[in-house]
Amino acid sequence: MEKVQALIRKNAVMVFSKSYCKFCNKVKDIFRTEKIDFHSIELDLMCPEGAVIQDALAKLTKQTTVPNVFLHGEHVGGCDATVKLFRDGTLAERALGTYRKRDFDLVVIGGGSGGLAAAKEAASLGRKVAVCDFVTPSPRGTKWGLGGTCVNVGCIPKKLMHKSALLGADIKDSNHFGWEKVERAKHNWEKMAYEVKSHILSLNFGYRSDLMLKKVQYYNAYATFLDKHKLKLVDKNENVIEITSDNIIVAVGGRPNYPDIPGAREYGITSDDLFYLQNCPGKTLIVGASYVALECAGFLAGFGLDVTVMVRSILLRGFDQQMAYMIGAHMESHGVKFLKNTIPLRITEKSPGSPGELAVAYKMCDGKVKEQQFNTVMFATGRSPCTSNIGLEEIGVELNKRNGKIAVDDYERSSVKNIFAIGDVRDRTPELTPVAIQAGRLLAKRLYGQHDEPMDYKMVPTTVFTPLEYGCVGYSEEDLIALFGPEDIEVYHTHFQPLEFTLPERDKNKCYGKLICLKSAGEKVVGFHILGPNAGEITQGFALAMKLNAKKSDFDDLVGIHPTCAEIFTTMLISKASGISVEKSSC
Ligand code: FAD
Ligand code: NA7
Repeated sequence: MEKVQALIRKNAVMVFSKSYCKFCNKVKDIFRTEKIDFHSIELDLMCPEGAVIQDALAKLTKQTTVPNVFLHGEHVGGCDATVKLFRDGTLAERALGTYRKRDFDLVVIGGGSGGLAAAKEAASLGRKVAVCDFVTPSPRGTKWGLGGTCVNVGCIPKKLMHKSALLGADIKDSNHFGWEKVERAKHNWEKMAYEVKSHILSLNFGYRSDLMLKKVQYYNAYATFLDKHKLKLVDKNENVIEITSDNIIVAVGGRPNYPDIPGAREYGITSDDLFYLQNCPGKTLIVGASYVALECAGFLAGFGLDVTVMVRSILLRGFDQQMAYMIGAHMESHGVKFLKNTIPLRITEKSPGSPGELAVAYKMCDGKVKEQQFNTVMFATGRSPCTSNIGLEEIGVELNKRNGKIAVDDYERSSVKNIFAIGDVRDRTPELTPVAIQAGRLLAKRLYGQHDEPMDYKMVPTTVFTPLEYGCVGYSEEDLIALFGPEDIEVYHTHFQPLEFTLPERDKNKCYGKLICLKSAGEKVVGFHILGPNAGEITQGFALAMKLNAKKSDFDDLVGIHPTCAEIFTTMLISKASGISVEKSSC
């Protein structure tokens, strides 16, 4: 007993071990990778003294097994207990004897999709957790409640407005299904905006009560780093407090960019404002051609508004370009105007109002400058992460200089060990709500639960909610050709007309699906693309098949559900290479 006590006293990190024990080796490996000096003795190699030492340890700690770990004289426990300290980031400090109890085990900055998921998961694993969330009003003064981008100014209002536009199209079609007097139907922006806002408010309330229920401390305050464990929180009344935490997750998302042209901030709006406009935006110009731009253009046109999209280069950069072209062509055929290869130069106010009159000067690719009048100008010109003024670089957190996002390893850990990043601020991450949620949950489980695996960012399905929805998983055709060469790629494809489009004779040869297969991998399906109604619902299911490495033959073996759009993927026989037309001439 005396020898045991002397060893514990003399060595800051003392491991009683057995040479053949894999748990002992795991613990010693952790100390080595963390560059923590430790002293260990192998009880099995100390015959007969080892057994006596183990008895003494059992008396001292009530633990009969090895490894038996002590840090600065304090008994930690075995492998699981040591791994727990390693995971939650306090092992090194405890080994050095510098650990002091902090206010929280975990503080999450950002109460959006990722932040809330991580906070709730960590709290359910028994940890003391806080969330700080603060919405800086848009230049127009729009602000909103807890829940982040998705709930307040992203997926939720966007999908509800998309649905509102789809209903308009259905109302027009309904005459062909026997409904009468439908031509009298008229869209009321104010009513829709009120309903959408009310729903969002109920979600904000739900998030707040959920945090209370899960005993997560909520600070409605803006957080900045004072050091790697300490944050300054400032609320809307400028009250300041400081809190400390062992670990900190940065999940602050991003905000829309404005182009650097006169009048942009004074007179323009972004998606942050669009969903909260109390009056119909009227004749609208949308600058930008990625999915936020096209989705908003789609639903505004669906309400019968005069909509123009100003495209600097291509539609939907990063998405399959054949599909992007088809989306544009469909929108154009439904009245959306496109100003291609054009950039805005300045916005001036012609007359104030809600909406007022704005003049937009723009430059076309031939260098000609023109001017047009609009009631509303909306910028969908990308988003920037909210990482620039919260003290990250000052405490050593590395950012990707090109985009301002936080550089992390596969386990979401930044260059500062106790600081993590998830969601839209994490570099090399699809900017999608379910991605942020999954990453947040898994990170909390890795820190405080029994989970070891990193988040899998591959084969993430997504949908662009344009009037004809576009769903995809995996690679675009051009990316695959660039990666594997055209000879290794087989593309199966078809146009289709949903049954519900036949009576109104709508959109023949506008819906389309394709499967892109890798020949050298037995026609494994590596790209799935669909343009048609409910593409999101269809894509979600097939994404599972793709994740499980489905081959074209598996799609062929699958029995379809008739009559649906999804069934086309079970009977897709024509390859692009064959050159056979896939246009439908009859139903
Ligand atoms: P966010 O949800 O942005 O949350 C970050 C929170 O942190 C915000 O509340 C912010 O105010 C707060 N914050 C920032 N800085 C601080 C600070 N210093 N202190 C305290 N709080 C701070 N994704 C989909 O999956 N499907 C869709 O259909 C879809 N549609 C979209 C439509 C639009 C118009 C937009 C803009 C986005 C859309 N997205 C969609 C993307 C999705 O909304 C985001 O990927 C997701 O919300 C990111 O979550 P997050 O947790 O990273 O950050
Ligand atoms: P994206 O996907 O970054 O696309 C930005 C679009 O805006 C793209 O079409 C750009 O054209 C265009 N753009 C950017 N700057 C300008 C200027 N100055 N003038 C004209 N056009 C410009 O942004 P989104 O807003 O659609 O979406 C961002 C994220 O939010 C997205 O990932 C979702 O998760 C939610 P380019 O192709 O560069 O020529």
